Amino acid sequence: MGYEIKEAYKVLCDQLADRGIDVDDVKAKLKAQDVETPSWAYADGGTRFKTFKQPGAAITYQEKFADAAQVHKFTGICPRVAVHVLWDFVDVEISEVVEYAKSVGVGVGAINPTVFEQEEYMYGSIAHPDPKVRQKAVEHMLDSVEIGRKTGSNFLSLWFADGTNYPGMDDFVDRKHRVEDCLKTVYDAMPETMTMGIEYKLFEPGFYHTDIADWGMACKFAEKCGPNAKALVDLGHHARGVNIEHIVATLIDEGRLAGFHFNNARYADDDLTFGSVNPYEGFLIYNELVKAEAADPDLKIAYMIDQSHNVKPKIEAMIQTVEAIQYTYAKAMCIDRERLAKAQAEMNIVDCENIVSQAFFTDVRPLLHTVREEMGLDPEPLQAFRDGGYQQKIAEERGIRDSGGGLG
Ligand code: PSV
Ligand code: MN
Repeated sequence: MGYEIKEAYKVLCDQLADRGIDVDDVKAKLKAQDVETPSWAYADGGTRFKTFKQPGAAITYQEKFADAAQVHKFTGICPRVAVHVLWDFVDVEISEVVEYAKSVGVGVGAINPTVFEQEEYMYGSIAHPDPKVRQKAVEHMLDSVEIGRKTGSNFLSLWFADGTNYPGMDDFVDRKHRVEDCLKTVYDAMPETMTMGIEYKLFEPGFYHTDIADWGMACKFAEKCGPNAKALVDLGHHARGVNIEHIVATLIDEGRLAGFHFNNARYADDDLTFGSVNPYEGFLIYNELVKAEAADPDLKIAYMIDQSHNVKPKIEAMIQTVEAIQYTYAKAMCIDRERLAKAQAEMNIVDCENIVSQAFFTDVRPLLHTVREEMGLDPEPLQAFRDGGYQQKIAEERGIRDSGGGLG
């Protein structure tokens, strides 16, 4: 560690001690952080206008896992890869995927059934008026539960493109009942150790309504299934201006927060890298998480990334995101909770806000630098990845190719 960083670390430790914060506890939490990266973020992705091809972008599951393993190698906190069943498990033995993942140093994470790409799903999957189509979607989800059993993955991550495009196209309540029935069938087939994460999204591809449009609907559907069904918060799936940290706090209090799909959005479901557009939003969300963790150290929340790196180099973008998540978590742990509680009790609103923002403006980089060194990692993951030459190697070996890619 350079002299300047050592000095900065000491100054930071003093600052945190003044705020009544146990630095060792913060470091232990940062070392235990666990964030899943998605297989599809390593493949070429794009917008509805164009999918730009990048040299070295992954196509096969082997390439995706190998790329994800680089992110884990340099950050130390991304040991699993979320998979999309029809993008990653076509014509393969599940055991082979598990073995391959292990061989490169990662594991299989959340299982995402893919129920939105086939022709039959033009009018929806589990909300579709035709019982045959619903059955197809349910069977695929039941297969996904089996994949979870075989891979040892205990998170079933559900997102549906179901919705309508025009008023009168279908009946809201009939569709709601179809969704309830299908989800319950899948839930009942899950092992007790599995969590069902129900993702909501206010629009797209349905532009008039979506069947699971917001956190309240996801929560209601979850309640109808059982205790292991919960809402999954993708940061890009809200209307602009919505207070996501409030949603997070409410879901935690209700015992219904399954986890996150981290990304950042400015206009819609932009799938930009976390913290790039609105870092303060991420910080305020983490503030709720830090409080909830302190109240219940056994709280189980699945932290996952769901981004589409259509213009940034994919592995670099992922490392940049993971670093942003680490800094955000660390900053949220820098809030002087005692002073905040006192200011809140006194209704000293100016101080309340300042105590929170003081943490946001704290430079936690020396802390992460130290944490990484203590974990046996290079303190600068992005630079270390660049110096490793992996990107040049895959660019040369794989070149520019036609590939599937994901929605993001
Ligand atoms: C849908 O927009 C979504 O957020 C869901 O999580 C999908 O599984 C993923 O993106 C597909 O890229
Ligand atoms: Mn998502």
